[in-house]
Amino acid sequence: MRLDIVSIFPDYFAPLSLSLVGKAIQGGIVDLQVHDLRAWTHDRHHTTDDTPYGGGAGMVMKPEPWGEALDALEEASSLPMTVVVPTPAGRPFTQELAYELAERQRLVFACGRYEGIDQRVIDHCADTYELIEVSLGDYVLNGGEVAVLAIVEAVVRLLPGVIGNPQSLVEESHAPGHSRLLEYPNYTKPPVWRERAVPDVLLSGHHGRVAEWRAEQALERTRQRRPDLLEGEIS
Ligand code: 6GU
Repeated sequence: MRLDIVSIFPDYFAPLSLSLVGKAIQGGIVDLQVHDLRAWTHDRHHTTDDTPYGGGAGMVMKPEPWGEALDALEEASSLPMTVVVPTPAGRPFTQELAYELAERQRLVFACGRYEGIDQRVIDHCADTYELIEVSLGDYVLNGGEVAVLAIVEAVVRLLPGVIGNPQSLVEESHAPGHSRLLEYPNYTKPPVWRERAVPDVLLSGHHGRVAEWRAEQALERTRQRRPDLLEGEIS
C-alpha cells in the first residue's frame, strides 16, 4: 500500500518509523512518503493560509499549494488515489472504515490546520479522486496530524503480513461479523498482586466457564460504557 501524507508539520510523523508500522515500511508492505505542503508555495514566507472570506476568527488554508501538491502526487504514481481529509466534520472513524481504507491501493492524507482547507480543494478532490472526510470523534484537534497517526496505525495493522498472528485480528471485538461488544478484562501472572486476586474462573481450566465469564464481562462493560452499542438487542 502506498501512503502519502501532506502537512505543514512533517515532523509529526516521525513515530511512524517505530513499532509495527515502521516494520511494515521496512518490510516493503507500506511505501510511506511524508510531504511538506510548503514545498508547493512560491512566496518568500511559504504562506499556506489566509483570512476567511465573509469574516470570522481564524485562518483558512489557501487552495493553490494544495492544488499543486495533489497534482504532483498524482504525477508521482499511476495508482488510483483515495484522498483522506481529517476534519471534525467528517464521517466517524470506525473499525469498519479502517477495513475499507485497508482495501485501497493508495491513500493520500491532506492535513489541514487552522479553520480547515478552502472548500474548493475538497470539492476538487471529490470530483477528481475518491474523497473521504474522516473525524476521529466529537472533539476538536488543532489539525489533522494526530488524527492521521491514528488512522494510519489502525489501517496498516490490517494489511496482510503486518500482524504476526492474523488470528488476533479475527478475535477482535470490532472484526467484521463480530458482536461489537467492548473487550473483557485481561489478567496475567502473578495470581495475586497487591492483595488483588485474579478471578478464580480464569484459573479453573474450564474453557466453557471462562468463555461464559468473559461474555458476561464484555456485556456488562458495554452496558456501563457504551449502551448505544446495545440498541436494538434483546434483554
Ligand atoms: Cl480528524 N481533525 C481535526 N482537526 N479535529 C478533529 C478530528 C480530526 N477528529 C476529531 N477532532
